Amino acid sequence: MNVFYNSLHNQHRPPNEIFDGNRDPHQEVPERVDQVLRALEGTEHLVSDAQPNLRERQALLGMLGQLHTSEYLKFLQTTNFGKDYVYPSVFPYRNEAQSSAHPVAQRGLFSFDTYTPLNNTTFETALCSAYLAQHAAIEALNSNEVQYALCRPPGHHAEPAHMGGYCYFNNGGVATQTFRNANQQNRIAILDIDFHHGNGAEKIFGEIEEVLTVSIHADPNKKFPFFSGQVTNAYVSNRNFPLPLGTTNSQYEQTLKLALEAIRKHHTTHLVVCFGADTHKSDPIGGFLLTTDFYTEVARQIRALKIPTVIVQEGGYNTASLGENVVAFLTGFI
Ligand code: Q9C
Ligand code: ZN
Repeated sequence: MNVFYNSLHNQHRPPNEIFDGNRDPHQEVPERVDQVLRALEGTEHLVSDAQPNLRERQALLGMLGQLHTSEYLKFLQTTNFGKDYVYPSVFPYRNEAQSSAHPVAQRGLFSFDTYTPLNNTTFETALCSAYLAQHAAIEALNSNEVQYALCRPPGHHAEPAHMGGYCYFNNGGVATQTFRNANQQNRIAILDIDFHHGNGAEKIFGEIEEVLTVSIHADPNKKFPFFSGQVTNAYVSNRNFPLPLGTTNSQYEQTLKLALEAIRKHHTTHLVVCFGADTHKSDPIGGFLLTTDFYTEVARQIRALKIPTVIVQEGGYNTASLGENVVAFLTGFI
């Protein structure tokens, strides 16, 4: 399988996330990608460092404009955040229409948490991460073979006008939009199997019939992002499958079957899998009990759909097991 990564990812290294008043070490570290690359070394997968050329960069910026608001993109692209990471600390209340140009206000306006800081490398590294998803989708269209975008920073929490959950641009959305733009008849499903709810794609595509967003994730009463991911919501083209903490392989598999059934019923022609290994039993911020071998089985069941597929890397924070978990997952596709 083709694996696309970007060597610039390691410029993105926020030292901390602010949680409950504490300055905790940031979980989304460069070592994550390094460990995946190392684990891939012993495999047949074809790893390449994919950088956008000028034309591709322009195309990508245009596509991000289809997923995110121009205000949000302009904020990320043109603000001078400086070398040290800055954090949002005050969020809109009562009335977003009465805004302020003050940097402190702007940070809060475009964020929904204090886990997702900004500095002068953020725009570029997030852009390069999104490029991997676009490139992988183009390869999938050309070859009809499954492709893997080793994205970092991740993307599935990023909403049209908000960063959050370590995410800035919605990478899975970029892959989806690439499939859509290739042919208006394409019917896409996004299957989000990160531990956390895929709020970004739900918000971006929830009203678009031909794009089905499906997410299997931890009960939002107990886990981030809290304010979305319930079974019942107002979206027309969306299925949410919240699961309790302590979910095992066999419990997860039952839900996966329902999710795949929904994807079949949608008459899906193209699939985007947002894969997070934070469902693993060893994950420091997760809470499911999935095992490494089980990821191969999950992948096999997804592959049985037999449709062109892009895998986009999301979470997974145990750096010691992330590499083998990714390799186990990719193994199920070949
Ligand atoms: N101190 C992704 O998996 N929660 N984002 C932090 C722990 C935020 C996860 C609380 C989790 C964000 C892409
Ligand atoms: Zn996650």
